[in-house]
Amino acid sequence: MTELVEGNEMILRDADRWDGHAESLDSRFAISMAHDKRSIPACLARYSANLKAGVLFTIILSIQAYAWELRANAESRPNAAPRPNIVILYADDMGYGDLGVQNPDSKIPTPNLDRLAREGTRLTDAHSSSGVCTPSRYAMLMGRYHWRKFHGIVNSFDPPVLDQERTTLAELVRAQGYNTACIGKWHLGWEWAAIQRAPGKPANAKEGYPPDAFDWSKPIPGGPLAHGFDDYFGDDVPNFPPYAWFENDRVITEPTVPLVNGTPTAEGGWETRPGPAVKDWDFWAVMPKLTDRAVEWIEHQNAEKPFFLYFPFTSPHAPIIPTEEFVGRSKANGYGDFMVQTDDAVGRVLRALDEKGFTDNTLVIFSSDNGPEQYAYARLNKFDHRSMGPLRGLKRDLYEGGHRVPCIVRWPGMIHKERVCDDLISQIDWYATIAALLQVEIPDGNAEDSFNQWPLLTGTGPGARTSVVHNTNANGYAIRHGDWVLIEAKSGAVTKVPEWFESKFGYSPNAYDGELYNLKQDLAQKINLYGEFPERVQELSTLLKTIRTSGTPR
Ligand SMILES: [Ca+2]
Ligand SMILES: [Ca+2]
Repeated sequence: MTELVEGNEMILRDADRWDGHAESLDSRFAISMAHDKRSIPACLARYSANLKAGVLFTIILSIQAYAWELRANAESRPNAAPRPNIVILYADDMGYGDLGVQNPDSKIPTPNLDRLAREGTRLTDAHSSSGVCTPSRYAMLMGRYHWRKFHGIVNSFDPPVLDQERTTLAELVRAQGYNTACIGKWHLGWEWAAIQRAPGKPANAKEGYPPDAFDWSKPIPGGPLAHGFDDYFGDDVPNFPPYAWFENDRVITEPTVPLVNGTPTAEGGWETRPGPAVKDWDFWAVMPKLTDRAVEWIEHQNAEKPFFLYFPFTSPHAPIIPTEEFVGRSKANGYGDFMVQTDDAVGRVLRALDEKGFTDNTLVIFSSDNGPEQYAYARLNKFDHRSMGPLRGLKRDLYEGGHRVPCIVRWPGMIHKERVCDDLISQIDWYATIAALLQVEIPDGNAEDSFNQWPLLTGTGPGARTSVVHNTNANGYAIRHGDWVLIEAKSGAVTKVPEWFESKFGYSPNAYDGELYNLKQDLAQKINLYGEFPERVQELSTLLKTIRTSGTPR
């Protein structure tokens, strides 16, 4: 990253692109940048000088943290890049239409996410790498398509998928002096073999491993601490064994009993896998406890050292288990209530940042790892709420609903508030974007599919990405380029679609080998143009092959 801001002309030209949101430009940002044709660090240094001169009292509070950081950086680092705190909030299975501000007909209030969107930029064409959990997380933390390595999820007691020889996003920022933590759903595997008493699969697959199959007193290698996080707290995967709290690389309380599901969930199945559990394990405590710990971790940070918090939620993924406080708070069944609870967790994190005075120096990124789970069809039928919003498809699907996800970024004064950005972006891009922001080179052999989207996020330049590959299973790929998406499969659906849905919303069976849509004209993917535009199909197919075999073109 060099010249992020190129002066008044760029500001004005870009203002035209903001769909009438030019008036929402943060004046602090606009005024100072309009008179300063230098990079962000230079602008910040200028702020610092002004501070010393006792000028610009009105902005002192908001830029104090930058000035302190710059001084610290100047002493300890060769460059003086800004070092904002970075918070990634990652919902699990939250649909595009579950974000209130994005769905005028939503039955789920999301006031905290709506606030975040007002205070930042909402990206309407943002994608997870996969339609399921583990691969999307891998791709985001490695800046690399998951399908270059694997497709499915990490199952109970599977080994890690992150590459030991590569640099994760957490390792990248930790090398820049960040405190790092992962609090929440890990789901990227551990070296369970290191604590397993006898090798091999469980004797009875239906019952899973007995509690004494592992030595729970030992540390478990290969988890968050092995991949750049100073701290971990969570229960790894909430619906997989062990059902236990982890602190860093150990379970806090030994799981001594096999899991028994008791009370029904608020909606849908438990979706739990068999295996060891802590006695009287309380599923309902998971999201509240994770949120408590995330808030506490933020409270322990200070302005001297920047921090990176990766907070992958366990909600609104199944089991759908809103706590009492949230029951009945939506008009979209138990899931809606659990989504309200998810939004409340976002609010608690935002308040913690406010209370510590971190808000103005913190980049917050909110998104979801894939589209909504299968229950979304029944929810639509019974409660008239579209978790997938205007999109076709759900979790796992190659259709937009599988991977086009809610996405909000906020950094007051740096990223424009009240902006809606329709440019293409992938979660894979956070890696190169953050590297550019911190002015660090991406280590060789890393993040090969990641684009620096800092100019797009700040409105100082165009989006860096023209294509993105969509994939969940090994036998189905789709390629997006510009307004067009080609699905190289007979159907983009992996999750079963009920007949009533297809007939009610005008979807008909596909007569061709694949599907081609123009998303600008047909976001709902109803009109398959595969037969009508064979050259376009060929072009996109060739591009997909190139990206799969030769890498992402730059
Ligand atoms: Ca998920
Ligand atoms: Ca677990």
